[in-house]
Amino acid sequence: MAGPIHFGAEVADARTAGRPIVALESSVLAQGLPIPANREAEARMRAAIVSRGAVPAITAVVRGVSTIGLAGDDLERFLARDGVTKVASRELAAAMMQGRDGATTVAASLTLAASAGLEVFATGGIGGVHREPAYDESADLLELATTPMITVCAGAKSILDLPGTLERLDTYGVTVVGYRTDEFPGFFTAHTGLRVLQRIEAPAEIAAIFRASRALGRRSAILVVQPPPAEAALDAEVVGRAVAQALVEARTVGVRGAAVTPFLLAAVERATDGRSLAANLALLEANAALAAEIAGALGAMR
Ligand code: PSU
Ligand code: MN
Repeated sequence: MAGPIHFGAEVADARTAGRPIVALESSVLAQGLPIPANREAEARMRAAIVSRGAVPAITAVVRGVSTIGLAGDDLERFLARDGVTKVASRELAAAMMQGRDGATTVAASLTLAASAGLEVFATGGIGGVHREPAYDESADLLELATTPMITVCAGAKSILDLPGTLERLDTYGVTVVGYRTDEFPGFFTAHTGLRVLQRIEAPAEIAAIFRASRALGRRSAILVVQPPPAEAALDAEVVGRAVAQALVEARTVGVRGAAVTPFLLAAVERATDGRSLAANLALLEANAALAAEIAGALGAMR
């Protein structure tokens, strides 16, 4: 182990060989998705990345060790959600000190991946500005503002205040580009009516934007958004109703803090009879695939 980060064997080999690597979060596996869909998500993301010549690198805190390349028995514990807590960037150091199993959010995953020099990360949807209370803003936003990483997602989760989230990304100087879309997608839905500044058609263009941003010394992320695959995307009206119902449930239960996002995702799944889950899996796979292509394009530029 060199430094505070442990690399899984596959990731260590990829680093030595200079192969493209795609970082992935673990909170979506241990908190965001139910069992057994979380296993399917991991397998589909992995296959999408490997089939494009890149190597997946799930970030996590494993029994107190910051890890890039969660695998084997450790991964099994996370998929079983066995004593695994949700860890955002602020909790990384404490989770290490306490020897905990911590599933890293987008924010914490960006921190770990960047400290190991990785440049491409894929997730489902980023956290953002919540609708209520509006002062509940995901640490993902600030971390995107300060971490030089190409981050591929399907926008921000439909449960959030999407215009507010997009405005905050603007304030923070995060470059948001639409991959083959003019719109900021709504995670389960392709259309939100919110426009992105820049539409991009090819992975190599994204790699070039990242290099240009880095050449300027900028440390903010390039947020690449693509809509969920058409066959899995949900109707905006259906999602709108489901989210409204989920918010009522959240208010009734009085859920707060880090529990809010997993709670709302589960409530939307119930309200859509599981169709949001199918959309979630499909978009995770598609985002992993695009991230692998971008990682390959970055490698080809070197
Ligand atoms: N998107 C999903 N499922 C998830 C998450 C996002 O489809 O589980 C997780 C990510 O790890 C993200 C986190 O970083 O939720 C945001 O949580 P919070 O709102 O507490 O910052
Ligand atoms: Mn929050």
